[in-house]
Amino acid sequence: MKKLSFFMASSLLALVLVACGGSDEAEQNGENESASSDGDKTIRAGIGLNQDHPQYQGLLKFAEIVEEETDGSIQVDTYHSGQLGDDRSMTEALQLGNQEVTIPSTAPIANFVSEFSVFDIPFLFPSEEVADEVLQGEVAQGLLEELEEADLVGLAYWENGFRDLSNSERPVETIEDFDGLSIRTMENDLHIEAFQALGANPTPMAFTELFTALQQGTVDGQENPYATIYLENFYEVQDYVSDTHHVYSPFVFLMSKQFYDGLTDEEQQIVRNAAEEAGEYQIELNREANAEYLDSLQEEGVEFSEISDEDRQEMVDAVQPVIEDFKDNIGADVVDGIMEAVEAAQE
Ligand code: KDG
Repeated sequence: MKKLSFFMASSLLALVLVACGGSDEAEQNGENESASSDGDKTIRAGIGLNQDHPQYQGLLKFAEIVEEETDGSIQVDTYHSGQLGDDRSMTEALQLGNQEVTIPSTAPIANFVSEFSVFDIPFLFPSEEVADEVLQGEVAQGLLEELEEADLVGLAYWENGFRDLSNSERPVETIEDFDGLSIRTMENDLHIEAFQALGANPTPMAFTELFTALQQGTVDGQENPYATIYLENFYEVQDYVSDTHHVYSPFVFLMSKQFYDGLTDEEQQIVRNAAEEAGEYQIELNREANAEYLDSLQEEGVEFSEISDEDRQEMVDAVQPVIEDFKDNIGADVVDGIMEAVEAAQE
């Protein structure tokens, strides 16, 4: 009951924040909506990660570019740490026109456009370089266009990064070590079935609830890039980390289609260019962070386990049936197209 009351309270707070424009700054300027009487517009941009994460630094860069390029006629109010809600509720707010921008991982987006689950195929991308090339390619860019069917505009791919397992129970070095571990996953059916195939007990959960669940022992572990594990202080409640690198997560810079369609052609080009330029900046910061923070996690006492190629291959083999199960749900043309792009990027 306590969790439900916490959840209801946080949802109510989020609704109040959005309804009242959220920030003191918005209240001072009377900007409680996305458009003010003098034609100026406000973008309410919310993410789930905290102010230290490269995702928020990228969002600040987006705000800086847009406000400069529009001479302030479009203002960007930024919110981090789930202040406006979780990925699902913020994406729904974009569809309803109650918020203008959010930047979730592709996994929760699959609940709105199922083709995005293609990026949750375990061990799909062998490297960041291959991911970069595939995400700029025809199939991935075409998926961004699919978002318009869901009243969303996908302006650019940003980077969450390679996801790695952390837990509070034991070192995980082989597929047998997953047995019985209660692992929080993103709210995405492919992720859930993949961790079942590895022998774990998956629990789908919004990111905003994750730290408390780890702290209370509701789940034993979770999986996210090192930068998230460190910057969200998960090392305070997790003792082990493994370089499973089981999924490469893109972020998608989402804008409300209602808001985007209300922009002039010039404004649309400005926000598109800003999302792309800020994305390049965010990806650079993100890679530096993910390279740096594994050491930081070990300095905080987290025990690191390296997965051997042989053990990783066992994990790859174990999840193949799941990929086949989801191929039709995602769309065989999308799966085949992305896999061909991955092959081509390695030639
Ligand atoms: O701001 C994005 C986060 O809310 C979320 O997408 C991060 O990868 C994530 C997770 O595990 O939920």
